[in-house]
Amino acid sequence: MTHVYVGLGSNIGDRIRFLSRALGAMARIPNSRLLRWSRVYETEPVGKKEQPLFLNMVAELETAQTSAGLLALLKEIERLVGRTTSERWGPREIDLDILYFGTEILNDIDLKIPHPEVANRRFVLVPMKELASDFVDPLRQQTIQELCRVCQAGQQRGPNDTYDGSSNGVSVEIPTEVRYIAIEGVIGAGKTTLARMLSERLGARLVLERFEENPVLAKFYEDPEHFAFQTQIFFLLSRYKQQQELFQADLFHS
Ligand code: PH2
Ligand code: MG
Ligand code: MG
Repeated sequence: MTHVYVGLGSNIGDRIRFLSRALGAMARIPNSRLLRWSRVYETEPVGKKEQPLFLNMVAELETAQTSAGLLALLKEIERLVGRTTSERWGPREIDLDILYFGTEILNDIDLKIPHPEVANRRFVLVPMKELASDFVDPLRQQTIQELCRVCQAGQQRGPNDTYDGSSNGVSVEIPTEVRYIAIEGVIGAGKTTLARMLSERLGARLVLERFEENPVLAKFYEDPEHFAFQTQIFFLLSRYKQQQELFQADLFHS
């Protein structure tokens, strides 16, 4: 089995969806295992400047495929996931590049390993550093951390350099198909805290119960047994109303 790092990029359409579908497909590559993946970073286009911002990330897998075999499979995944463009350095729905294939060094016309641009691209080095900061580039004999320190090109987008699904905020780790997570639990269990952490981590929209508006809540704390039913009915109706409004505003957008 060979340890492989693959760079993912997308800058057209539903970028997060293209990344997530590509990851899902990579998890099903025969004789391979998808091990880990980095957070998603929103990055300035490098090379050809006049194109939309990219989302970039790096995935780590182990595989019994050859590098040429893996390249063919990744091309096939690009096609399946929905790549329609091919202009060099141009915008693309999904781009999957082999960055490293174990310690292999290859200089074929259609496949060069390590990826020839790795050391010049922060949008590759930064996410890769998350996964393998001590990995030694077999060509340059430097660790990812060292390459990252030296490389200034392709700066990420600002201090909060990861993507939160709506603006330029925090981080995402992509679940492959999840669109909606409901969190239930008794009062004081930590639902709100958990929901906040998940929403930050996944770049998901946070929808909290409007508990501060419940006029029966104070009474409930004084006499829970007597006011439990009214409290819950109020919550139920309030949530119904809240979700009606959200549906009008496209609840599932992110
Ligand atoms: N890919 C390119 C060219 N430029 N810029 C960013 N930020 N991210 C990319 O993935 C990227 C790029 C060609 O593959
Ligand atoms: Mg590329
Ligand atoms: Mg490519």
